[in-house]
Amino acid sequence: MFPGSRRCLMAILICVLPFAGPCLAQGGRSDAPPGAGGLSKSEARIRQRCQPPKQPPAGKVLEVFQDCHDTPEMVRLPGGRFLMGQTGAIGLTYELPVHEVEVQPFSIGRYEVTFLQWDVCHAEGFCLRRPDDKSWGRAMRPVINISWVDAQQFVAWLRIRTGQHYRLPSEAEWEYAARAGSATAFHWGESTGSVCKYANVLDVAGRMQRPNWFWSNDCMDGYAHTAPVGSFPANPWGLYDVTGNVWEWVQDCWHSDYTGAPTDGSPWIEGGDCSRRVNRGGGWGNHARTLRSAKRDADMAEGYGDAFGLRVVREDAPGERRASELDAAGQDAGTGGGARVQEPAAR
Ligand SMILES: [Ca+2]
Repeated sequence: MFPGSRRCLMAILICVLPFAGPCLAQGGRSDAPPGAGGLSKSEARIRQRCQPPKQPPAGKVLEVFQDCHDTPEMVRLPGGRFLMGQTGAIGLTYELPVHEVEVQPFSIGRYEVTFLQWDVCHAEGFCLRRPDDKSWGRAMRPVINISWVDAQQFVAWLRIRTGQHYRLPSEAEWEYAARAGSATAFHWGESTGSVCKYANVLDVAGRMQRPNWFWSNDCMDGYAHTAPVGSFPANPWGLYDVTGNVWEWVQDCWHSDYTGAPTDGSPWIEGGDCSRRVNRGGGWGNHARTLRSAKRDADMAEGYGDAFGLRVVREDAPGERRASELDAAGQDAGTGGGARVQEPAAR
């Protein structure tokens, strides 16, 4: 599955153990706690390059912010409860048992991480890999050909750049965000016939280039490979491409089903197979069934491929759990879709 995969055992030994802790595969540098100072000279220079965005992003549904001009736009999600797993008839055994999870407020990337953002991390020496774009384009295309280990370098760079605690989503956080209050197979409902309207999948154009690929969708979405992020409608919480485009790495180790899974939204890093890490959301080369909100997959932590990218999470500082959370108290984010209009924070 990963024709160019390589081993990076030392990085794995460093990275598979902690969830939010140090995880740098470069030069033995340590992770500086956000805002705690003590940065090295090179890290201080990285922090100094954080400039506010010229035009703060505006959220259409929930509050959106951007810590630096070159870091991901983030959507502030309310906490809530939801049913994790496949609740319909087409679920697979590893999506069971369906269980209730309570998630604390957090912020998640409005878009998948782009080549533009990744290449800054690489240029500053933090992200060691400069991934191949396969001549599909860089800039606003989602970064591909990155492993879970590589993804840890990117979130470590974000922590240095911003002074905030960025990390990969837990699997529960990812599904909570992707569902956006829905309990259906997709955030738009159950219709697989609508998939090309809402997501970049293996469509007719993609199938023409890969006639031997088993899965296909009998529709046209306009992209044979990756699409620039935000090319398709957002989910009800204003998150783009949670379905299709690229698979998104999350923090969790692979477990063959949800028996014993955490119910507090934390990553499941006890037991299971931690040499394999979960990825979610499906990609440009998949059939609709593989793009369901509950669909799970996993690959070797050091493996990478042309359908693998990431979306990041930022933990809110306690003082920042403000209007977005308080307003949400009047809504059931686990069942209602949570749509509401709020001005973005001035940043
Ligand atoms: Ca496509």
